[in-house]
Amino acid sequence: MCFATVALVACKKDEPTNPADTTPAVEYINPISVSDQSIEDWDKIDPAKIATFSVTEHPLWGALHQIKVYADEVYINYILVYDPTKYTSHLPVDAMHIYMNADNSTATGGFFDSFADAGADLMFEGSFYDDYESPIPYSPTVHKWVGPTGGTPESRTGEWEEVWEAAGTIKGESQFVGDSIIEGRLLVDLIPGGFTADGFGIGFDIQQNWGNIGLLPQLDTKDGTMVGRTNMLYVPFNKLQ
Ligand SMILES: [Ca+2]
Repeated sequence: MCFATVALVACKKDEPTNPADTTPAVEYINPISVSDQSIEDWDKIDPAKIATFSVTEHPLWGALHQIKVYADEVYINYILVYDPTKYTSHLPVDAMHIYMNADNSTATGGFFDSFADAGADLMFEGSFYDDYESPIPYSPTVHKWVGPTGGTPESRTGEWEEVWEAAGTIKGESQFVGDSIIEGRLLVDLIPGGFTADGFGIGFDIQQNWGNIGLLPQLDTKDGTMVGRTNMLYVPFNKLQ
């Protein structure tokens, strides 16, 4: 597990396990920086490899306007277009969750919270503000689904078990770019078993007092009522070679 020892220093993938193996290692060049106060580096990535979802009108929860996700074998990179005016100071709980249908299968995982998918396998929970509302890197706890597989849309009680509990393990990093863009990334090594399909599902929420103030993907609303639940955003998994 390279993340436990080298934190967010990128690991080389496909490193030969046998010293006699002359297959050259793939040197990973990280295309995205989350410490440069900019998101211009996303322009270097083929747009077809980036998954995007935007709220078009009348979102029921308005703190998240757009998400972009680019994933390769080392990082799950994301951009959140965020409305800080929807965040209420000094509420007792604030958290951002990232949900993943990591294997893109509804045969594993369960229904959870705001999404229509039956297959949520992982839940990340953390914040990008500290107690005093200064920005901090989003380095969430990681939880895997241990509840019944599938279920029904009405049975949305999550059953999760924390993984990677080792103290001091850094699980992600992020930066604010201006007031309204959060750019961050998580290590693919956090996914138990890694990604096994050509892509995965992802969803984001921001909560205060355990109620959503932001959610994406989200369907538009009519007269303040959510029209219906929607699936997570499908993200292609980009292999390095
Ligand atoms: Ca699944």
